[in-house]
Amino acid sequence: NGATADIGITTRGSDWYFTVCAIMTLSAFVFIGLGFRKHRRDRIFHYITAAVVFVAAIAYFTMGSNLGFTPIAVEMQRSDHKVSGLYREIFYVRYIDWFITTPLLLMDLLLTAGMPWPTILWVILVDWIMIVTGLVGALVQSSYKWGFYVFGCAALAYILYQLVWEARRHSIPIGLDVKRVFFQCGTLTAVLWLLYPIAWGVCEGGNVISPDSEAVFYGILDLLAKPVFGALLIWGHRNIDPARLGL
Ligand code: RET
Repeated sequence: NGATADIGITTRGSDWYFTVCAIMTLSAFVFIGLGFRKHRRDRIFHYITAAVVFVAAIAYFTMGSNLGFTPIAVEMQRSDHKVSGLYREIFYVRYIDWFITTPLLLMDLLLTAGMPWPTILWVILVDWIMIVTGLVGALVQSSYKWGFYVFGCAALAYILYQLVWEARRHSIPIGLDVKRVFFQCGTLTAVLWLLYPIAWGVCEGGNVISPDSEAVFYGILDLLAKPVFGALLIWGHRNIDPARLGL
């Protein structure tokens, strides 16, 4: 959008965002459809996971339409000199998406591990700190942005500790099937969530890669963290009675 930002997504960037939007929407209907094969009482993971991809679909619709961003002044390094007076699109709509969906993904995982509600609530509050500091950092132009980034990374480190240590150990005595699905989905999450701050560092943070590359980077991460994660989780739960998890 040349009128408001010097550096925005291209037509192909927009097509890619709409493609991801379509995959998210389709996954949502599949997850809900699979839920209908179970008793109402046993659909908690279908509902949570479908909500995640529905929200993502709307966020991707927004970005494909070239909306949900604000231009932020950036500098760019060109071989021997710095170019200033440029703007980059910062899609704040991502953070609205993450504010809703990352707690739901954590619920998927922590409920699978049978963790108690107070712990789940506490981890979600830390997750909100991570997302909000990331958003504020993305909108700040000065190098203070990296201060917010550090707070966000500390929050992520704590969340990952809860997942790979506390929750994993909690899942073991519940049963082999529970342990297995938690281990698979938890490992996928730990690896993917570590890549988000890297994407942030080269996009919103350092303006190192172009908005089109940003679309591909975050897009692939989101496809793996939402529909692929969700399919693995729902499949893993196919023979697990939620009552065993205290649900
Ligand atoms: C930010 C920047 C601040 C530091 C950290 C971040 C981590 C973000 C994560 C996002 C995960 C999003 C998911 C979306 C679903 O598709 C906010 C980028 C640590 C982990 C899983």
